[in-house]
Amino acid sequence: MCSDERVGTEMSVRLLVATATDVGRVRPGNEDAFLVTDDVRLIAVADGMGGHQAGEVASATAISALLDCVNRGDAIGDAITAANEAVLTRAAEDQALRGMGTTMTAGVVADGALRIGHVGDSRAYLLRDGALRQLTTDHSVIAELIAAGELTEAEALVDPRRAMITRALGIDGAIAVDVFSVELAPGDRLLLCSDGLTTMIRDDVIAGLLAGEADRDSAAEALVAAANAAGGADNITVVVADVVVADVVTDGPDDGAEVAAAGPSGTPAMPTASAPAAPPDPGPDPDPVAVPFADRGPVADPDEEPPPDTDAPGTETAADVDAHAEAASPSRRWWQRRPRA
Ligand SMILES: [Mn+2]
Repeated sequence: MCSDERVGTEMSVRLLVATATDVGRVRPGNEDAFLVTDDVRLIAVADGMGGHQAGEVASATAISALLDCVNRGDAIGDAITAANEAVLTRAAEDQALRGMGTTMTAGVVADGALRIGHVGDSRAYLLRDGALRQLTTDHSVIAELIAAGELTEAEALVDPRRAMITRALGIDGAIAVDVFSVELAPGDRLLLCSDGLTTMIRDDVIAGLLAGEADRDSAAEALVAAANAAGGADNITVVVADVVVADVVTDGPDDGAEVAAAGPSGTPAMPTASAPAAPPDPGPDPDPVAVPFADRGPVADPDEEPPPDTDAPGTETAADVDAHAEAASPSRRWWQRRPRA
């Protein structure tokens, strides 16, 4: 899908990665999670949703299952499917976790390319030669309406439906995972991020910060700072990955492994990649802005078909955004996640 004139398709490349996560300025806790493995071949971002800190459990459970499955050799799409099952299973075990869900955007480096698996409205971007390209398609009501020509980008910025997503892990046993590959070239810079970044600052601002900060740690911190300066209405998580030829010596101690479930303080827990932490303990701290997802069937039986959601907006649209889907097209349910401030 990338058109340039690199010689061959198996140039050996690797990633050098910086990460940042922050609770933002409004939310009581950070429900995002991210993953960078020791060998820096797998990177991921997950944005959890659910009341009373269930979102933290959802994103951490999904990240842990993703890592286990990729480590045992599963393809990225299969690993995300297994992560979905792990979230459903965890929710079925605990009444307090019913209805939790999470996005997942993950990439595995192999044979000079990034194999991406994606569900939800977290995003992957590629900065190449100063130009930023969104690699993933949002699984959101707004994105589907824009794709169908029923809404303009300008209208979308103020549309009250912008908080609604159409796909997530933890909703249904049948999940459609977008899976595709992007060839990598030395000098490329990748960004994985949660929507707490992209709903706060525009793509041209993201591009400017990514291109303007040669140091990837500085770039990651600058992105989070910009989202907070714009309001910080949601948790913000970024993974900035520079593509280098594989025999380049690592350039510092910061390029080691990180698996983090972001905690309420915004300080990530740091278990090792080979032994990911258990999901965070849902503490007693109430979450005053949490609301139940609408139109959700019981999670205990993922095979049970809930009644059709006939009045959901966007239900007849967006066949084209499913172009990457490996599995059958998902049902067109949606739910309202926590309202944005
Ligand atoms: Mn979010």
